[in-house]
Amino acid sequence: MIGIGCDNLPHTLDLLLAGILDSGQFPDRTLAGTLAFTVLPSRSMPQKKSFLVEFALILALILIGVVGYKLSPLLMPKADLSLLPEAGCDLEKSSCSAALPDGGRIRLSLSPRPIPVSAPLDMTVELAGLEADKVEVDFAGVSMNMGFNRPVLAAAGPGRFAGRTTLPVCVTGRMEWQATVLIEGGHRRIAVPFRFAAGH
Ligand SMILES: [Cu+2]
Repeated sequence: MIGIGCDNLPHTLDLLLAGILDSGQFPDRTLAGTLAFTVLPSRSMPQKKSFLVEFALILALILIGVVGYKLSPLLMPKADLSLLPEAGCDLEKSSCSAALPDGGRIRLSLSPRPIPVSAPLDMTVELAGLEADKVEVDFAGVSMNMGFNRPVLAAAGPGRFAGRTTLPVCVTGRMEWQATVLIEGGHRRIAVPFRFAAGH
């Protein structure tokens, strides 16, 4: 028998409780069953219940994984090559570029500067050493969801693509943005995530 901290219980009920606990059965609609749950919560927590909770958690994680994977091309499009822009470059002060391993270069320029919100924003992408069939810029909040904003740029001369968009105003004021230049061409997709801050 295990020790139960219920000195105030009548002796018969104490024995009944002990019997139920030792037999491992927990009839939850009887007084003794209720007491067994109340008096010894750690002992009376059935293993079956915790297993069900774990199973539900695992199922939820799988579901999140599947949904996340299905949505990922929309939220952060798949790229064959992901390049990092040059460190220390500030789009609010100048255009910024990223170098391709084979020597090509992708340059992004936003204007006017400082970068406005709730007003027209011009984007120019210049390519050197690579061909593109399609150029897009995906604007996303770094730490918050600011909605879908992925304008397609139009060809504007050799290796030059231009477009215009408007960034929404952020309720928290100045915030961090990621402008991912997406280039399709030559049977591959290249993504270059540029970061900048905008807002008041
Ligand atoms: Cu925001």
